[in-house]
Formats: sequence, structure tokens, C-alpha cells
Amino acid sequence: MTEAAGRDAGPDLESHFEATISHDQRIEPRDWMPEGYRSTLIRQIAQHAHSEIIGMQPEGEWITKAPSLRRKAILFAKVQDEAGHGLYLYSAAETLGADRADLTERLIEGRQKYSSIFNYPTLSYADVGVIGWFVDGAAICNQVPLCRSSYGPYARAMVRICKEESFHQRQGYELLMTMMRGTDAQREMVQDAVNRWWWPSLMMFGPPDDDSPNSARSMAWKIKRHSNDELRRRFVDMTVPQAARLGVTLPDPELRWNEERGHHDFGTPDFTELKEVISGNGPCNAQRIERRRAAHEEGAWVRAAAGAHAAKQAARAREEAVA
Ligand code: FAQ
Repeated sequence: MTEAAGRDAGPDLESHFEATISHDQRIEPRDWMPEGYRSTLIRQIAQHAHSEIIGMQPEGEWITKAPSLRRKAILFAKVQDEAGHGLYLYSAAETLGADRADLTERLIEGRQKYSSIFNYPTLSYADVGVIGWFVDGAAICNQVPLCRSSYGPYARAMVRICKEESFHQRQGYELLMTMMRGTDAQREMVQDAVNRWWWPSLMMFGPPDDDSPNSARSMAWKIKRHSNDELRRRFVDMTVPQAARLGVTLPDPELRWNEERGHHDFGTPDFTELKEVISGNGPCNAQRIERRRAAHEEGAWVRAAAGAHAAKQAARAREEAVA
């Protein structure tokens, strides 16, 4: 816990916090903040960080099976970027007094969540393209507004992450464009991947607004800037013309342009499925967590070596300071 959090609130600190939020200024780690604000941020940022790290797995499986050296290099770089995003986000959580090792333990023990989307299998190389297009596209819709989140370190991490996610989305779309110019079998692979990933991508935005227990508080604190349904709607509006240009059909018979509203009407995702996946019962939950646990255990010697090296450096610096 930081020094600022340890202090009693008092009317001055509390009103300073409220004024900072209402003037759209940033709360920084040194500032006093209500415990609920801190814990909400740790919850969301940790889940977000875990999502980036677990999110390396579905696409990572295809690095060794990429169809060309060029595609392998692109995919390698993308998966590496996700690792970087996880690290920025764990660092942002640490500015709130969280401990990264503890967050990892919580993930592995199932006490913290990660995005539902990464519990679905990647069955063909077209899935790599569709993840870039849909999943990174949904991530951008959700995260661009988070660049204006009220907590400084989170908002700043988002700026760089969003730039990289935009690149990821384009590489996914470019991959799919290439496949659509290929054979009938390739076009079928793309359509099949679109059919499987569309609804889970809409679920990424979370439960509907009337069943979202955290939204009201998070929006009042300007951690979240838009509701789950609003962002889901934006994603649909953004993606429909892209699908038309690509030449694929989005698997929703209710999807149509609503002239009056100036937005698309669309069907309701299966929120029972979302609940199941969030509760650990999705197709790949067990596999994802088991892989994360194994990677963590296999990395123990690296953490021990880095710790020993840092201790040696610190001891040397102390000796030099005394000499
Ligand atoms: N999956 O009250 P709300 C990416 C949980 S990064 C799992 O609406 P909130 C990059 C929610 O946490 C993708 N759990 O919650 C990439 C809450 O749980 P709790 C991750 C979900 O926080 C691309 C409960 O349900 N992005 O894709 C989900 O106000 C390609 C009630 O929900 C972020 O994390 C879900 N889909 O709104 C990587 C963005 N939805 O703790 C690799 C930041 C909800 O109360 C490859 N996060 N839950 O028990 C957010 O914007 C928000 O946290 C929401 C949820 C919108 C996800």
C-alpha cells in the first residue's frame, strides 16, 4: 500500500479527489484515492494484464505452423507485443500497491479473471487473421476510450497498447484479404473462422448494461468511459462494412442497418455462454490455466537468477558508495 493510501481521507483529500475526477484530470499514484477506486482499478487492470498474457496462447500455437517465413515473423512479433502489453499493465497495477507475483498466483488459482475470448480454440490459420480483425478490433473499441481513463498510469499504458493493437488488427485483416484472394478452400476457412469467432467477440464487451454490476461505479469514477453495450454497438457498426469489403457474412440473421437510429440492429449474444466461460467452463479454460501454470513454474529459475543478479548489483553499488 502506498503512503498516500495509508493516510486518513479527511475532507480535503476526498474533495481534491472528486474535483480531479470531475475536471477530467488524472489521479496519479501519489494522490489519495478511495479504497474502492483503488481496488476497482487493480481488479480491472489485473484482469486486463492476465488477458494479454493468456491471449498469447491461442495464436502462439500457430507460430510453428505458420504458412511462410513472413507470416511466422509477423505472428511472432504480434505475440511478443501481447507479452509487452501484459508487462505494462502489471506495472500499472504495481503503482496501486499490487504485487505482480501475487496477481499471477491469483490468476493461476482461478481467483482472478481474464477475457472470455481466449478460452476458444484456434482451429485453422484463418483463426489467426480473425483474431487480429475481431479480437484486436474489439480490444481497440474498448481500449481507445481507456486512454482517457482517470488513472494516469493505466491511461498512459493504453496509448501505446492501442497503437500496437491497431497494427495487429490490420495485419489480421490483411491476412484474411490474402486468403480471400486464394482458393475456395481458403475462403471457406475464413468464413468458418468468422462464424466461430463472431459471437464470442461480441461477448468480450461483457454482460449487458442491466447486468453489469461494476459499470455504474467505474463510469462515475471515469475509469470506464462507455458502457458495455455502447462499445459492443460501436464494434458492430465498425465491423459490418469491413466484412462486406472482405466478402464474408457475419453469422447474425438479425443484423441490418437501422436508418432511423443510424446504427446496426443486431442479435443478442448468448450471455449464458459468457457466464459459463467466465466461470471456468469454456472449451479451453483448463488448458489455458494449466499452460500458464507450467510456464510460471518453468520460469522459476529465471526469476531466481534475476533476483540474485539484482542483489549482487545492489551490494556492489553499496560497496562502491562506501569506498
Ligand atoms: N471475460 O460489471 P462488469 C485483448 C467480468 S485484451 C471475462 O461489466 P467491468 C488484447 C468482469 O470482470 C482483452 N470476464 O465488469 C489481445 C466482472 O468480474 P468481477 C481484455 C468478464 O469490469 C488481443 C464481471 O464479469 N480487455 O483482447 C468479461 O465493469 C488479441 C461483471 O462484469 C480488457 O480487460 C469477459 N469478456 O467490465 C490479446 C479491457 N466481461 O471481477 C491477445 C479492460 C465481464 O466483478 C490477442 N476491461 N467480465 O468478478 C474492461 O474494459 C472491463 O473490465 C470489461 C468488463 C468491459 C471487460
